[in-house]
Amino acid sequence: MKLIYAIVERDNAERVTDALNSKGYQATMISSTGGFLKKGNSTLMTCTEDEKLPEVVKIIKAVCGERISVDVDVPYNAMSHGMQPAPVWGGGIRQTIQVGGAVIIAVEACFYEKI
Ligand code: 2BA
Repeated sequence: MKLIYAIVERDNAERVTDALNSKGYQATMISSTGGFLKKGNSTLMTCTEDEKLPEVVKIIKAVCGERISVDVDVPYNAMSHGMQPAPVWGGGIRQTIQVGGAVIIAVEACFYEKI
């Protein structure tokens, strides 16, 4: 069994879980916050058989689409080692990052039972 975590944009969470449910997969939605942007996202959990992982990834991808580049202001330069701080007088350091799509992580589930 695989426990699949999918971190998705909050606006996509319901559509992803609907798509998973319609194909027979159960899912749990957890409200989460990205550690970098400190913005709300959703973490979906689905536990299913190993061989179903590719189909789950396909369903998530179909709903969430491609990643896109956006410019954001962050309080430090995350690209440089040692977290170079932004100037105190500024609103942060402008960086181009990739957002959208989904971040999918799968781990082995050693136990799954409904009692
Ligand atoms: P955040 O941590 O808020 O990150 C939002 C986006 O900022 C990331 O998008 C990435 O493009 C960029 N980013 C994050 N950390 C960065 C850094 N140190 N330097 C430069 N850019 C950085 P995604 O990669 O699509 O990630 C979306 C969300 O998925 C993340 O939100 C975080 O909540 C989660 N996530 C991503 N990778 C993860 C991982 N390896 N482990 C746990 N959670 C992860």
